[in-house]
Amino acid sequence: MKYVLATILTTTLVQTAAAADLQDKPMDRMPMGQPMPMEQPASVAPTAKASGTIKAIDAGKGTVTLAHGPVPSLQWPPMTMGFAATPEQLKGLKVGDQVNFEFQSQGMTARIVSIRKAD
Ligand SMILES: [Cu+2]
Repeated sequence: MKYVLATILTTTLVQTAAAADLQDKPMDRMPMGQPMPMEQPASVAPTAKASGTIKAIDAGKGTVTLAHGPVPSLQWPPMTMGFAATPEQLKGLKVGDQVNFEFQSQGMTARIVSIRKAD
């Protein structure tokens, strides 16, 4: 009789442990078929807006150097840096112009999406 009780007790303990295990597991699992909330395709660079002053233009290299203000969306402080730009985007712009611009930043490369003189 003692043996049977021990077996029942052991079985109950194992079942309780298994039930507890099942209850815990769903919390750890990622939902199936749902993308992670923070995930972004690596090929899509975020577009950010900023304003600044043109410090240099190199149409041959396709760059414009801008002293820009802070870019909160990228957590960038104000700085002077070069941006890739097309000749069309640089047309009509000169050193000293105040500009508003949009750009894409991917790693160390920042590329002008649009740029125009500030009003
Ligand atoms: Cu910068």
